[in-house]
Amino acid sequence: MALARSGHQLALREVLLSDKPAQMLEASSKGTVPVMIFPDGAVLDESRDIMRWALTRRDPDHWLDVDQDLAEALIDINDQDFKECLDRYKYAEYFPDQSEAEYRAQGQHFLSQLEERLSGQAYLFGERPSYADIAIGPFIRQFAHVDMTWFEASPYRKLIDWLKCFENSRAFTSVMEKYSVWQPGDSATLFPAV
Ligand SMILES: N[C@@H](CCC(=O)N[C@@H](CS)C(=O)NCC(=O)O)C(=O)O
Repeated sequence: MALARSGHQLALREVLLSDKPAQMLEASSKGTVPVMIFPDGAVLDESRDIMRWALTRRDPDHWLDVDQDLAEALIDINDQDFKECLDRYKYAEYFPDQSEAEYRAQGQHFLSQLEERLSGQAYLFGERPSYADIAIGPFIRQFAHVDMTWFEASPYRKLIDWLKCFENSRAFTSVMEKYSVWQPGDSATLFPAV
């Protein structure tokens, strides 16, 4: 979303995580996506670094205009503790130590924290979206979609509205196109397409 909104266009290589291409692992041995490779060979392999790289160059919606220390602290909780609960909740059958409901309960600490932030404002850091909303939105979306009936009946009324707004935003829908998996020798797939 940050790359698309900042007007950067790149050659996109869709990968299967179950079959990571050697070129990806050569660029970044940690084996996670996204990986951004620059023409000079420099690499960014953390999505937050890619967002910041793009938005510090062009930020038409002022997504970086927030207290960056607070935004970074909230994204840290998302990327670490909440992501861990999310993975266990999503794939509870592979983590039999606890039940799906227990993993969900652990994730709810973060949902409550976000709900509290949203009690007096439309977005996490004010009345306009910031890069924290963009960084955290996809994870709340995944959490909600594990059991949408549960999420929609949950007490997180502001978060439910915030997520709907995120999912319906042009910035989000415009980058949700599906791409076929890249093979060496394929011609470049431009992202965004226009
Ligand atoms: N903190 C990293 C996390 C990246 C990450 O874990 N990505 C997942 C996919 S969303 C992945 O590549 N997992 C590797 C795997 O499943 O093999 C970032 O934001 O770039």
